[in-house]
Amino acid sequence: MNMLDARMAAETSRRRLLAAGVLGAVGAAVPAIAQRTVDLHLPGGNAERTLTSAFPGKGSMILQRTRPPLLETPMEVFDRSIFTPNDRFFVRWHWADIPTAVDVETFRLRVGGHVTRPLSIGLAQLLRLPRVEIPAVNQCSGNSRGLFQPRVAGAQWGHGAMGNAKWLGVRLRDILDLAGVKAGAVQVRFGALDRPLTPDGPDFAKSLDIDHARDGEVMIAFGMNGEQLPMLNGFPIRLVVPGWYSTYWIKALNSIQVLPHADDHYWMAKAYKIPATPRANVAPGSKDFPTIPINRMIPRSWMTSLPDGQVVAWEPSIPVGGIAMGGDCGMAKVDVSSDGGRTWYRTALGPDEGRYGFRRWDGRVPLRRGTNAIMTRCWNTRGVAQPATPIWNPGGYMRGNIETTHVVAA
Ligand SMILES: Nc1nc2c(c(=O)[nH]1)N[C@H]1C(S)=C(S)[C@@H](COP(=O)(O)O)O[C@H]1N2
Ligand SMILES: [Mo]
Repeated sequence: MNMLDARMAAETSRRRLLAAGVLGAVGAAVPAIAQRTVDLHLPGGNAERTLTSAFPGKGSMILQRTRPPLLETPMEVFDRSIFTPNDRFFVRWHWADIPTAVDVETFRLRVGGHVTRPLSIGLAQLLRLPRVEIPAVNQCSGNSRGLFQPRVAGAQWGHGAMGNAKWLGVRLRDILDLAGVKAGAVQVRFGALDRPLTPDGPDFAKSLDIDHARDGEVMIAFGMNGEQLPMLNGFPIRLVVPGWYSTYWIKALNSIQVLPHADDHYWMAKAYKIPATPRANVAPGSKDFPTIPINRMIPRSWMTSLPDGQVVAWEPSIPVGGIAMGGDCGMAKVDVSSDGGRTWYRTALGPDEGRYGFRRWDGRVPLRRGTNAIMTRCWNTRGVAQPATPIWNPGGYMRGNIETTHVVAA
């Protein structure tokens, strides 16, 4: 029994106790013991948010919504490490009826549908299977949606609906092989413990193509940065889909259904669809255009060493640093500019801790008196670069353009 197993067993009772805390905070809908506020600098205004530490297992988080909880990670957290601590990792649920306690003795993951041997797997059995660990960024499809112009409906996230963790678990392929996928399988559907509040609300579930599900990278994780998953991030197990947006990373996973046809449920057929256009871009206000399910992530980079609007004492040049991600592959290079993109400087990349994770970058830029528009742009290992111009689509998905941070030298 390794440390994680021991802790998982030992913390069962603690888990049940924590449940009361979750209910108290989430159920009562009055958690935010307001401490401080943060300005997300959203162009559409109404950008002030409360910081809250009232959610179980979570430190100071930006409160986007209470019930169900939508908690955003403050940018300075990303400056400290390329791995996002579990207690600062963002939280997003669709339905308010979220699991608040899980009995690790009786919990079962059911595998069925188009298979030869339907399974009911307990956690002890899961923990005995061969393990893999993959560092990977979990990023909401709508991360940075609050920066869309014109504004679109949905959570007005800043850049903090993302996080990078070392995910420990078992390969989905191994589980599917245990169940014996029958010929003619098309997709695999993943369901969870959370439930709609209204009887006609569509239960949250997502599907992956069978070849993707069996690629050996998609995994069922029970470990996150060397600990068990926080309740709000999907305890006891969640799907991890490296390189793909986190809508597919089903939390509190308890059902795997192999389908002999494409999933036509609401969350695949209607929601999380992007325009089938280059960069998922359409003219603002567009409605009728062909769509496809959102899928792979794209390269992104941010300066994290100074917050937007920071006033600093003038010097000829300043050090700047931040994080970048390749999206569905590794990170190749990051450039930084302090004159709004006229002059670019190459940065030094930190250690490569896995191609699906964040990569640290550090550089130095000249500083002018007054406002400096500091920009970062990156290229992934496929040669895809961040473009200068923002996209628009009605879902507010897949932002990936060059971001600007203003620093005022006085
Ligand atoms: N069971 C379940 N899993 C889910 C969701 C959900 O509502 N229910 N939301 C998805 C979406 S859209 C996002 S952005 C991520 C958020 O993961 P996190 O809360 O661990 O950061 O969970 C995904 N998995
Ligand atoms: Mo999301």
